[in-house]
Amino acid sequence: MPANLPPAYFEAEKRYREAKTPAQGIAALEEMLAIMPKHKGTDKLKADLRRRISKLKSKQQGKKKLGRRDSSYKIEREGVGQVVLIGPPNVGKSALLAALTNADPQVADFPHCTWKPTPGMMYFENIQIQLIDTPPISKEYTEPWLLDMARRSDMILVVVDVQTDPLQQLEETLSFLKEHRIAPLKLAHLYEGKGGWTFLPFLVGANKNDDHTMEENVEIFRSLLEDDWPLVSVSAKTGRNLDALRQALFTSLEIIRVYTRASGKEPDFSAPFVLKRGSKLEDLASKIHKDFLEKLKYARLWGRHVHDGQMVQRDHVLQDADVVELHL
Ligand SMILES: Nc1nc2c(ncn2[C@@H]2O[C@H](COP(=O)(O)OP(=O)(O)OP(=O)(O)O)[C@@H](O)[C@H]2O)c(=O)[nH]1
Ligand SMILES: [Mg+2]
Repeated sequence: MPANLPPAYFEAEKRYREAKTPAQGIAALEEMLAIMPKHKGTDKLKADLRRRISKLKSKQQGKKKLGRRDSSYKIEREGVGQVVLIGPPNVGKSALLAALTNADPQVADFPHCTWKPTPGMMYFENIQIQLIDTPPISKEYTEPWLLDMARRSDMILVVVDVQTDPLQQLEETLSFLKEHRIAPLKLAHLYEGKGGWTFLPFLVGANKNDDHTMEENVEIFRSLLEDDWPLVSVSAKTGRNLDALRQALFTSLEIIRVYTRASGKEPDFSAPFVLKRGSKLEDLASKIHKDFLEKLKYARLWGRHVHDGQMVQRDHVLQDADVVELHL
């Protein structure tokens, strides 16, 4: 072993030894290869690293060919919506999950740290939204179950790093998802007539926007975006704009909260009924009880658009924060 290897090499080597998946092993070996001084004395060592990388890669390929799907990673839904965090290595997906929820995933300064999904619950006012941290996607390797998990979810939070070419990271992530027939809901019209696609709301979380010195990066990123992406720039480290991200996640999920009250009583604001945006009074009724749908005559409503307990009919479209008194 040449004596002039820097400490970072040994740190990467330790990660290689402790790697739990081929992807982690490959990432660590590639780091070792990059750190290695480039002179003749290291040729044998470099060749050895390359050999180990290709061995691990063929192991991955073999796994892919079998087409095995690890269904043990199905995560039970909790809360009013399920959001999957997706993005390249090291952008801070796990750090964001830790900052937004009660979960405690491993955060590390090397790529391919996460290798299994971790759920966490995020409070937003009086509801909870489930976030799932996932392993990174990369050209080298992406866990096959990750795509199924994304398809089953309610929306995708694409996480990128504003400090390291966020545009490229976003484009790579989007094209990767597109290769697997997952596309943003707002672009669904472009795919009309094509079966087998999953369309979901996408939100872009530009992380590592630690302080105002990063704003310029964010503005450049925003100006380079071709489509009008919903984008929130945050910092998992300093907590910057995390409230805006919570709000944006709620908005992107396209849900509304409605409260019911009994005649003459205050509604219980801690227990909303959660419905899809665009839902009607009759949708609320059937959610409460199947008999209600049939028996519903009208309702009185207190809200932003309709006030003072005005009477509304079954086909009235409800809004977030409406208070409804059903009359059967
Ligand atoms: N400056 C700064 N660093 C951050 C922020 N969020 C995460 N990091 C750092 O970025 C590195 C990667 O963070 P992780 O949360 O492990 O990233 P990840 O996207 O989960 O990485 P993988 O699991 O490998 O895909 C760690 O060193 C974090 O401390 C942030 O908002 N600002
Ligand atoms: Mg991670």
